[in-house]
Amino acid sequence: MNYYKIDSLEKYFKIYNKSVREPEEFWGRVADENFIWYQKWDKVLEYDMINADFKWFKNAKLNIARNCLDRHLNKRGDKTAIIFEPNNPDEAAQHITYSELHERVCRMANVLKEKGIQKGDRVCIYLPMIPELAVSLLACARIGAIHSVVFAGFSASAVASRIQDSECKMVITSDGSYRGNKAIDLKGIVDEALQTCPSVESVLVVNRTNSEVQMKEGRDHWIQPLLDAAAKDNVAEIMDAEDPLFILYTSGSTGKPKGMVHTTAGYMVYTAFTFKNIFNYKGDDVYWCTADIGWITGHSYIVYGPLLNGATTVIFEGVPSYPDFSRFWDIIDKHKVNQFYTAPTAIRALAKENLSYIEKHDLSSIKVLGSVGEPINEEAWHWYNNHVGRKTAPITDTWWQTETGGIMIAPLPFITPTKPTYATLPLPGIQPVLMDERRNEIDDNQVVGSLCIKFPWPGIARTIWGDHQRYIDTYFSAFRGKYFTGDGALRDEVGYYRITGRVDDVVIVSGHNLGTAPIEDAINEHPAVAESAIVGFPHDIKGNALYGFITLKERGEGRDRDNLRREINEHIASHIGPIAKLDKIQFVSGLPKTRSGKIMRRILRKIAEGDFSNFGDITTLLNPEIVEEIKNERID
Ligand code: 6R9
Repeated sequence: MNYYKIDSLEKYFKIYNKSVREPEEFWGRVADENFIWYQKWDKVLEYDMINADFKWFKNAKLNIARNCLDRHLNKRGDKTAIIFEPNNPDEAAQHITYSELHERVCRMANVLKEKGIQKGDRVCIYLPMIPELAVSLLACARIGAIHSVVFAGFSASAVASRIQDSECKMVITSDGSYRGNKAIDLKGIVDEALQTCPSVESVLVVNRTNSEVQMKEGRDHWIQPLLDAAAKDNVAEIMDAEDPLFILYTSGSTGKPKGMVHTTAGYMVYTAFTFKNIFNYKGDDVYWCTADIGWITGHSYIVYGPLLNGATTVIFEGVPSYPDFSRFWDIIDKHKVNQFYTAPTAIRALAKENLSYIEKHDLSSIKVLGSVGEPINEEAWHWYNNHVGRKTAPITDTWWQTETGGIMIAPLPFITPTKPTYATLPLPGIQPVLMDERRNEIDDNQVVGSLCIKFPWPGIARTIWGDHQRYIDTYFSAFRGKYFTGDGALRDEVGYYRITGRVDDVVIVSGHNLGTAPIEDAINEHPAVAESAIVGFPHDIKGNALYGFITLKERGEGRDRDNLRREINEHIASHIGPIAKLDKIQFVSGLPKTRSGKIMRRILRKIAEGDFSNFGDITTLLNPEIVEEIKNERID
């Protein structure tokens, strides 16, 4: 049996059972048959779930960039690896073949080496969504340097703290970046950050916007002349299975970001396997994930997963609203995209707009749709299904995290019957469990519990950079011997999982546990509502009460606010129960969001409580200006 490709529900169950009964045999076979190794492993897995110690494919030797590129040259050298779609639709798209990408990565690898970067050194990459971003990741991987990509929308102080934490020796950036009708001065941000980063010895600068920048003598170099002068061949470094591949920072519940460390072999095997099965990629399909490579979704499912499978992956520099709200649909039509992977926040934003944006484009190339980043509410799911998938393309709602490296729970298109708002079944090798408040495993279905994973999988992060104790404390201490995800989930009668939201978003009102996500779902079904965020605030009698921040669709704008408040509460009462009614409803023009589209409930909670001190660092928000507006119009 071929373990790499699941092609029926029956085979899914067979493989899943095998992966649980004999995980080493299962992952060993997947790794053996689908990658190139300098040397195979002595043992597939060694682990300790108490001290959070994981070794996958022990002592194996490999290079992941070689698996992404060199391996395909004979069979697919002329196939397009990357389609680059620039911010400005009038600028021509670029098609980069596997051979060309290989050459560009080799040249870049040689430049990094020439600038003194060695195996194990950390390189900070702060670039817009241009081909050089993917090339930089792969060049680091090729020479064994550890990449630390920082999303190119983060402020100088956020960049500085990340560079300091992992003591990066180099920064790769560009003069500027384009996003919609804005141009951003990336190099200036780097210059400011580097005032407090003594570890950085050199800065390589891509020319993207032709803007004037300061180049610091001896430290800063334009990259193109160096690439032109570099040799076009490079012998990939021999890496150990457990050598770190990258660090990626994720926000924690406290201020200091956590540098999640992923290693080489396990991450490679897991992202390749999940990409293959979740997106049903075939032949010359064109695959597009709209995430930024600055997030884990971009690492795993724009760069590594697709390239490991020899796929064509789209890199889009711009935003969905530029030049207008038809941009996504225009790109799908233009490049005949077959698999489209985006986030609920984008779906909701586009669903707010007139249908004519979508209707003037031919989306018939779409075969599979994906969703990631937060629970997809019922209304958004149906809109995506009806208007983008034309009721024929299955939606795969993929639940996972920066820490998990790859997708953990998701329906396999054309195989797993979908159910709106359910991420459905675990991937092979993933053993989810639900835990109750007494920290016991819940056997029943139809109950909400804390979602844990009770056995290691190859893509699991190995540590937090420089702070293994924090890794243990955050993920392996709440439920001893298990990985705690921080999410709550419901399991239905057939074993499907529905992620109900962060467990820390539960509010206890008059002794009732209320998840904020289902209340938001109910509110979002109201025809006048675009988006909502619910938080708890202290209440004399109920302990906590609910405060709703709500944005309206255009048709809701002119409505009487008190009538709307009444209707929304009636809607909640009939969908969830009167207990979930909101005490306060504030209509706002936008919700504070992280750059990856997650609502920052932490800030809303503070505003609801009337505590305006210490919002933490809001410069990393997508829309920091909204905080002031919400504060000023707070309902007392
Ligand atoms: C990949 C990514 C992880 C958190 C995760 C959960 C939420 C992601 C989801 C989802 C419901 C989905 N999340 N996908 N919730 N359904 N399909 O987003 O990683 O940025 O680390 O966020 O996002 O709460 O715990 P990351």
